[in-house]
Amino acid sequence: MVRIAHISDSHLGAAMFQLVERKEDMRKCFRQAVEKAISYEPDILVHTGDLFDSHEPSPEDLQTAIALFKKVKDAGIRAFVVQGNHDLVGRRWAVSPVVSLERAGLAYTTIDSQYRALRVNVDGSKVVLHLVSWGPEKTTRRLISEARPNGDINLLFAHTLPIRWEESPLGFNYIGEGHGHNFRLDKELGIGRPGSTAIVEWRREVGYGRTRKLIVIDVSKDGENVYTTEKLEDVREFNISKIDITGHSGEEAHQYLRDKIAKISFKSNGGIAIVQVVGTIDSETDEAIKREELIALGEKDQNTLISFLEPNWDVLGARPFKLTKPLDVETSVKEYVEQSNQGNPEEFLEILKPLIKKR
Ligand SMILES: [Mn+2]
Repeated sequence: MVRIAHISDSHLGAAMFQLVERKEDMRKCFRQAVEKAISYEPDILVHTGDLFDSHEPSPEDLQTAIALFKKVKDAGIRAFVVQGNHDLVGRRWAVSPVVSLERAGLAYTTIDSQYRALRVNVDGSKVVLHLVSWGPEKTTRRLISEARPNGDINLLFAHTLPIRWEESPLGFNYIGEGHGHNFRLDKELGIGRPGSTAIVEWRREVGYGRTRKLIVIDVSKDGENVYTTEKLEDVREFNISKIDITGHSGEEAHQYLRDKIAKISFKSNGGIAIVQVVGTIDSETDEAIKREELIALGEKDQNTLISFLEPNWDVLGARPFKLTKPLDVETSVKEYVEQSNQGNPEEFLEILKPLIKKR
């Protein structure tokens, strides 16, 4: 039996809302995922790419990765890392920071090309791992279709599979991918995607059915795979809610948002509160919503790291006026004043009468 631990998309260096705290969070989440993986005592650990958020990681991020892969190695686990789109500058695989891990003797990568097949011996079984880094879709497709499952146990890991899972190549004991940040596992097909090790993009990664997990696969030469999954919680609490302010005046909308923010509660300090504000309002209401004041309120009262109001509301433009007799100045002025609520139309007409007569 060969035990494989599969994680992905750690995006070391990503800073949601440009918060330096989030960079530290990313490192903590990655450490948590690696330590969980090690606790299962796997033979092999695979990371399917976007280990770094940028091809030029900070020294802190590079050192975090090196220290953790050293820990993996010291635990007697062989590590394999595929290069994701974020790890790369163009298609220059050799200069990816991921390759530094291979240079340091800590992990196997695809080094200077998009594809590499590696053979390792585990308990007398010949295990073949096909690694496919990020690259042009067409080439990725070809590399995947050309990978030959000729070992005792055959594994395929790609940053992304540019095919429907049902159309994936046959003969592999397990196929793993990254890129998508939400967990997905099809035990029938033997294909899995752990999702990211932390929340990178809240819009796509928080909400019903969206989770991130460590996938542990026990593969035997003959017989079914046995899967164990463990949820990877972000180290920071997120609270995301939605509010519709359609039909509210400026004052009301502001108060409504104030109340909403006051009701958000966190188990611990330093949470991230996000309120998506939707609806259709007029420009006066738009001006009456003081975002900075509301955001400061969340940070003060809820001890959040950040309270963020996402302005998804639509603002109505100027309303069209209906003039029944466009060539009659008096009627038109009257209708305009009435429809734009500018006061008593008679007063306007008093001022205008001498002007109209002169013409
Ligand atoms: Mn990614």
